[in-house]
Amino acid sequence: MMFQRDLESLPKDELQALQLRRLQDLCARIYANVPFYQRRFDEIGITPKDIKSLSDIKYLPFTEKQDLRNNYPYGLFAVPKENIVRLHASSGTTGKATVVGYTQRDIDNWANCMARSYASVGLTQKDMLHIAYGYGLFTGGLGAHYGAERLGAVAIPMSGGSTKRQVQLMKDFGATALCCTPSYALYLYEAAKEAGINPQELPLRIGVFGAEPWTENMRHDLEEKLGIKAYNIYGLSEVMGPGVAVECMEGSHGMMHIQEDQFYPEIIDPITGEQLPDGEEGELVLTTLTKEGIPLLRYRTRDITSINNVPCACGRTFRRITRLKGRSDDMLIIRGVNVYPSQIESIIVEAEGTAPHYQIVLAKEGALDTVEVLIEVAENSFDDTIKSLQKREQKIQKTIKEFLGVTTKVRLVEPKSIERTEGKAKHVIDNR
Ligand code: DLL
Repeated sequence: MMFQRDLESLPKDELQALQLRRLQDLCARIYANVPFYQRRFDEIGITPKDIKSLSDIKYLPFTEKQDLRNNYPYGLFAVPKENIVRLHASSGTTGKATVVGYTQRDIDNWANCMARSYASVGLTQKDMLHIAYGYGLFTGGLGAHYGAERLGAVAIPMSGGSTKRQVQLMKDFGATALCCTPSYALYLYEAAKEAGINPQELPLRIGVFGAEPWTENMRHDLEEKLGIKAYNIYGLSEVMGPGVAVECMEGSHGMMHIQEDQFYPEIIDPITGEQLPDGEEGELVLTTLTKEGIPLLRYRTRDITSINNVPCACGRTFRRITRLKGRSDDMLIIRGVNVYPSQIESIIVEAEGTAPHYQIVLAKEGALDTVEVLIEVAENSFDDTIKSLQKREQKIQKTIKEFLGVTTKVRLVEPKSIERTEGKAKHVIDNR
């Protein structure tokens, strides 16, 4: 089912014509209303009128997170404040938060993108969505919420926290879908088991998980434990929030259709900034084609993926991005080898007798980087002898070395000893 079939299945030439019109309009708007962009255009000697085709976008300047910070809080807004109806902000683990503002039309478009996302994974107005993304400045909760209402489904605004109560209400209310981070879904599963509730016996049938990188193995694990189909959803607050891209029911391996009528995607080489062709892996760059509050031109997401342009059996003509490995700034360089935490996760989730809770601890011994991988033992295999635990540690160590080329020290730790999170999991602790 498509929520906005006319748009979601636009023939390619019509889609491109729409994108070009919107790109030209965007450039005219930001040139006229955002001094930051006017300066950028002037510096490179381009005016909005010079944009004659979509491929001209490669001549336009990028926007980076730092630009939002430098213009904190409202410097990049393109409309007067009286036209803004909502603010959100990203938490900003490093440096200042970034603030984004929405006009009523932006909120409307966002609700549509989220409603499309739900329809894309098979949800309808008959569904009840237990929304456990955080409500607040984080875009997850309210984004998921407005989309559910737009679809005509029931939104249950749980937000994060009170995990025990959440499972009870999930059961009492009969939620059919769960929206939260994949790591929180795992936590909810544990809490349910502790409360004597078997998640597989609940009416829950679909999970809409995102906001952090997760793997195919984690998907299988969650599907099995919760008795659901688990789908991947992507988004970022700077560009909108959740619903920028989402899987469909035909899809495989976490590939997600980008809402291309709203966001123009490019993949670039993160070092040179050159555009890369579809199929090649690089950094995702997004241009907001319709956004009014804080429109962004060629926003560098730092997320690493590739664009797949193979037509999809679901009928959507929007291209897909492949499952995100992580952010370029999350990439660990361990003794010269590049590794993403999600690659380590993939191996951990496959390993026998472990729970998918882990932490990667980096330290320095002299000039050398050391990596310790802490992994929880599954409850049912905690009684094993020390010897057998050591054997399993070595086995995982060997697999990591074999597949990723890095030497690690794997340590199996007690069940529940790694901290649980309600939002995005913190998998890496860098003490270097
Ligand atoms: O995480 C928006 C969101 C909420 C998306 C709920 C999906 C569901 P931010 O807090 O601004 O916004 O963080 C955005 O999270 O640049 C990615 O690095 C990461 N991310 C989001 N979704 C995925 C995903 C929200 N499905 C940043 N897979 C992005 C991998 C993801 N990483």
